[in-house]
Amino acid sequence: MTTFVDRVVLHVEAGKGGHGVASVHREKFKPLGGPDGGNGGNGGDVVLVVDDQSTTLLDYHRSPHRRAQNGAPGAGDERDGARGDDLVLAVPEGTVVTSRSGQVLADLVGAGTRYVAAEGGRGGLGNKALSSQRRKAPGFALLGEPGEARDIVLELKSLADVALIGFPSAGKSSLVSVLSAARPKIADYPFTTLVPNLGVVTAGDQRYTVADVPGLIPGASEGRGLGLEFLRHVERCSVLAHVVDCATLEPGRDPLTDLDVIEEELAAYVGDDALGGRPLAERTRVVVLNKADVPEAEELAEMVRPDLEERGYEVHVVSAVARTGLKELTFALARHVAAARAEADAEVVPQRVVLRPKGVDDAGFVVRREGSGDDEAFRVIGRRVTRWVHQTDFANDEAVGYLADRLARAGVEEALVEAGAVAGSTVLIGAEDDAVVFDWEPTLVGGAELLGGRGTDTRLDERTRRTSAERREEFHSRKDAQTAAREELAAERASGRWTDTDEEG
Ligand SMILES: Nc1nc2c(ncn2[C@@H]2O[C@H](COP(=O)(O)OP(=O)(O)OP(=O)(O)O)[C@@H](O)[C@H]2O)c(=O)[nH]1
Ligand SMILES: [Mg+2]
Repeated sequence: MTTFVDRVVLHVEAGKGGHGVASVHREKFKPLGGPDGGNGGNGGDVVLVVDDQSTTLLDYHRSPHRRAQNGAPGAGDERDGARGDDLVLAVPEGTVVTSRSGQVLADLVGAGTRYVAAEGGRGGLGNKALSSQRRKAPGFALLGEPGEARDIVLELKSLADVALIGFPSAGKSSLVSVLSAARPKIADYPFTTLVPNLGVVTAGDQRYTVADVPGLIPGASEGRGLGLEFLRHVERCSVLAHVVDCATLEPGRDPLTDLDVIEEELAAYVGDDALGGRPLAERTRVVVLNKADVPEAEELAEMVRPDLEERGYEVHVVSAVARTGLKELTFALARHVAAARAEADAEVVPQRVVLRPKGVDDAGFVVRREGSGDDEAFRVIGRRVTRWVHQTDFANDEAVGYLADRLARAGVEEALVEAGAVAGSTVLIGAEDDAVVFDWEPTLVGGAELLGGRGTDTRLDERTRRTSAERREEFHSRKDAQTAAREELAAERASGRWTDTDEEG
């Protein structure tokens, strides 16, 4: 009972993209060879795949850090780097993936179902791919992007039709062993079962699955004992069978009290809405009074039967050891399962695999003004612009210029001006933990916005005070430069000379 392995926090890291390379073609008698640097390979993804051979999350409990392979860098002579291998992690049927904040990311049902838990970084373009009419021989290449890294929570939620629930040692595993071909561990100490045992039951021409949920004790819904770990398994089961020990000699225990305790725990358990389950307390329930081979137990069972029936429960008196009452039980459960399945089919079938919600707009970005006075900064947040920054080799001026071009074309400069940034403002690109800081030097200045409306800050006034004639002149010359630059860009784009794949594609 030391380790419980059906819930584990997994740290996944996809492979880095390989760097692109800047290289110049060399050939005898051809001194002016063109750029021939190849692209870096993409990093491998970390992928979860449902494997029917896998039954527990034990492996991930033992080694919770998993990385996929990096992409290889490009090379001269137009050789692209190899793609990094994906890391494929087998998980059992019924694994639910959530973020650390509890949001359901994927509900993995059905052998072969895949979920990309971390996406590999893209390889950087080499200077061959970056060359264009205007940039005939780029002296730079793009860096590979880092792979996605994140923590995910894996939880195993059983996929049985019927859950056998009850106190420890009530005989749940014994019942699974006599109702199906499964051979779970059975013992006379509590908490023998730590992970549910699934068994397939045949009743006439109907088949369904039963699972013995680990023993419940009072307070389980608040996490007592193994608590929530148990109830989690019940979440997907449509029929709950209370297994009640009629032979226990423990003080304070009797069938009616035991049943009340378990019912309270079911009612207190808050399930995961995203799995489309109904509250546990609303599911079909039957009562199985077990150990009727013990004479006093059978007497007790017959004594409480009328009470239970009055409360509306269907009651079965059985013995897992003597194998009595089992046939009636299997057929009764089959009936309830069929009814629950028919009801579920009538409802809208919930989509099983929840796809990771994409960013609102992958290509877009927002500019946020942060702090004030000397701490004032403008933060640009967006997936695409952050990617560009990651791809930039800041030691290479040409690469930095290329980044500036891309940002300008995406409208980042205009947005900064609109947000109130001026030359020399601190601009951050990226989220808190990996932002790159710039002293902003506008290339295409939105002159009108820059010149109007400001001037409340006196320090700024000192720096930028000019006569209105000067301002007007500057405004117009900037405006002209801006228009000219825009036209040039538009012409280039129209002639298809930009080779940026993520731009137009
Ligand atoms: N006499 C009698 N003993 C039974 C019967 N069913 C189970 N037992 C005994 O009760 C004890 C507990 O049985 P298990 O099947 O392991 O009980 P469980 O509910 O799975 O218990 P946990 O896994 O600990 O929650 C074992 O010693 C069984 O042999 C029965 O019908 N009659
Ligand atoms: Mg058991």
